[in-house]
Amino acid sequence: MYSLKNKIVFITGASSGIGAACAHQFAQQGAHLLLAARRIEQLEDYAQKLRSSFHVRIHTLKLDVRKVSEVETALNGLPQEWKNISILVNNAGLARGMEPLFEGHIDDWEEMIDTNVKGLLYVSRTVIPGMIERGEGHIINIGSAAGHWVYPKGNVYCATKYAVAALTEGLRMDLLGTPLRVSTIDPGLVETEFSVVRFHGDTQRAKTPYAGMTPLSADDIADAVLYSATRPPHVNIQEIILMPTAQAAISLVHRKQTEIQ
Ligand code: NDP
Ligand code: 8X3
Repeated sequence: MYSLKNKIVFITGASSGIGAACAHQFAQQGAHLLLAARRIEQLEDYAQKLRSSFHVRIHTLKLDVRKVSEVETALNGLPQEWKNISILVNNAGLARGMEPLFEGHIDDWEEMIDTNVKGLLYVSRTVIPGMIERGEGHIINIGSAAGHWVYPKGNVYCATKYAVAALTEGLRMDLLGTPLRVSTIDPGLVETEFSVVRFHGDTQRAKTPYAGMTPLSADDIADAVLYSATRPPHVNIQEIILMPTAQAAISLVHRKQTEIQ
């Protein structure tokens, strides 16, 4: 097994959901964490809890991955002891809206493409050269089942996750011959803040994707990330697709009628 003890793990979007769950599980393994998000107070509160539970070092960064200069300044300006990132978890991402493409909101499209595709590229472009130089690194992207199958009104969100799938595959090819590893973890329905964000704060509507079924939890995804990150150096987990048992395909969810209000 690859030991995470004292390794530096950089997780984007660690202020909630899957990113926060990954931070918890990596901290449990004794890794040092570089955690980034825009909601810095929420992130710092969470980091403080992890520090006191696991006695690991944690450095937080207020970072909007959509802003290339912010990404470069934050990462290139890291204190020396935080520069040697061993694992990058490209998790920051979001969906906005769910309309037919011909009625979609341009602002929603821009935000999804800028975050899920361009943000992931900016962070990767800044972090990976150092990994190559040091001869050690693992990039773990959080893709989605929506990067394997399109669903009605998923149009642009699905396109961004198809892009993540292509970038993951392309990066793995470009890194062939180096010891670096590249994985993608691709979940179906996970109950986090994802749907509240998608539906612009409408908490009632945000419950509908999970009505009458048991979705995955953020911890379920963090388990898969941790599994990928702890394989021996000659093993690269290329891709894990995780679905709730009640979700057989992206648009095929079994719901218990009595639980749907
Ligand atoms: P959450 O909304 O709970 O978490 C999203 C995280 O991303 C937050 O920490 C948020 O932090 C951060 N984030 C969003 N935009 C930016 C930005 N511009 N810069 C920096 N950080 C940002 O949702 P999830 O945990 O569910 O989502 C995490 C990833 O998992 C996403 O890539 C999503 O597409 C993917 N995914 C989610 C699924 C689900 O059903 N929930 C299924 C499949 C994949 P802050 O707002 O503080 O910046
Ligand atoms: C999130 C999965 O099906 O809610 O990536 O779009 S879904």
